[in-house]
Amino acid sequence: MASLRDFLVRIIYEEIRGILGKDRAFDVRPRRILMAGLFGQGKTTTSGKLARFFQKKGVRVGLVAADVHRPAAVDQLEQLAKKIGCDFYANRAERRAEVIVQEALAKFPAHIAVIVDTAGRSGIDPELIAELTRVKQVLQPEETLLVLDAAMGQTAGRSAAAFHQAVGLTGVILTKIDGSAKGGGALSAVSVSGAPILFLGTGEHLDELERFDPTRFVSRLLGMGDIQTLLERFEELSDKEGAQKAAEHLMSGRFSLRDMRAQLDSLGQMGPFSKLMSMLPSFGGAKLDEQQIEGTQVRLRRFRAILNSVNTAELDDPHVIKGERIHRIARGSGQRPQEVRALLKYCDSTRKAAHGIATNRKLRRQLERQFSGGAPPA
Ligand SMILES: Nc1nc2c(ncn2[C@@H]2O[C@H](COP(=O)(O)OP(=O)(O)OP(=O)(O)O)[C@@H](O)[C@H]2O)c(=O)[nH]1
Ligand SMILES: [Mg+2]
Repeated sequence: MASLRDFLVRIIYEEIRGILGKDRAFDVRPRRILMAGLFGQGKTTTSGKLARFFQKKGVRVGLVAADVHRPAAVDQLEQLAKKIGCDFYANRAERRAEVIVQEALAKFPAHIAVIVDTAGRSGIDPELIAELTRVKQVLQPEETLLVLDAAMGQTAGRSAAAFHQAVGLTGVILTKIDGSAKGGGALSAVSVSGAPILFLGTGEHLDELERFDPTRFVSRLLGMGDIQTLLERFEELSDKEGAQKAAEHLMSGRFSLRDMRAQLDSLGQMGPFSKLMSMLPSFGGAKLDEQQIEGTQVRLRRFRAILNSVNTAELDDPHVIKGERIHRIARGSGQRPQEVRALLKYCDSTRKAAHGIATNRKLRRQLERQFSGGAPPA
């Protein structure tokens, strides 16, 4: 039986999911990967973890020690390579990182994955950028990954954005997520920086590297978090009967624009989205990007305006809205046609996703257990 709570979880899910960005594929095949980052963030350890990750999937891999500033870093990487049993290249006499990389590429067999560990700095200075740029020219990496300590919290976002601008990142690896209370802040901050999070470092050991999958992450977050307060607030504020009806529709796969209007109204009554998010412990204290919040708010306002210009038949069956009618609704509501299309698309994806929840017995059981106050699923 569908409930108000399923409905709310669905809304929260959509919103967090929107913030965390798209899932990005990561190919495990012979490719060249450049690791970058500041002092002590976990570059060398993570280079080793990534090498292990490739090897476990049957892809031969070579580690390159291109940290020319700290001799101990070369030994550290060599130790890791020995443990993993992968190829390794270093040249302790060479001071130019790009030359080491060139030598490594010449020495390694042609079709193996290559992971280059570079030197850290205390800040993103011109010297660091110049070195990374030279290495990039020689390596021509398919992936340029920034290694960031999750304990940086909110400031991780700024760091990611700065690196992204300076050297062009294809992804971020957040490390030490195991020991950090600020992991949620780092996650949300980095997510809005434009560089996708690809992996999480969850411990000091070589195997403690996880693929970051936003969809799975949000499900887990909702499974763990104490969202009781949020639910209580929702029940206090919402038009229970209306919302319950909407929830039933949602779960039955007959979600219409009318249901969507009810959803937006309930959401509106709950107050600003930023406050909602701060009730989720994992995002506790995490200040979301102002623009992001503003964007959500603006979008909701636009959607409401559009819904006011839709007639009764259309509220019940959004599929009849097409062609010239889209333009007329847009004009009538003072919005652009693409906003009308966005609303229709949102309604459609909500309907499909909700139907997915309704028909996924395992997930439903999990939700039910959680809401009945039982122990959260592991
Ligand atoms: N708990 C935990 N510790 C980690 C993780 N990743 C790295 N570390 C630890 O963080 C410390 C620094 O890691 P390194 O890999 O040496 O960092 P680095 O960025 O290469 O450091 P520099 O080369 O000095 O700039 C080490 O003690 C690692 O064991 C992680 O995911 N979890
Ligand atoms: Mg290092």
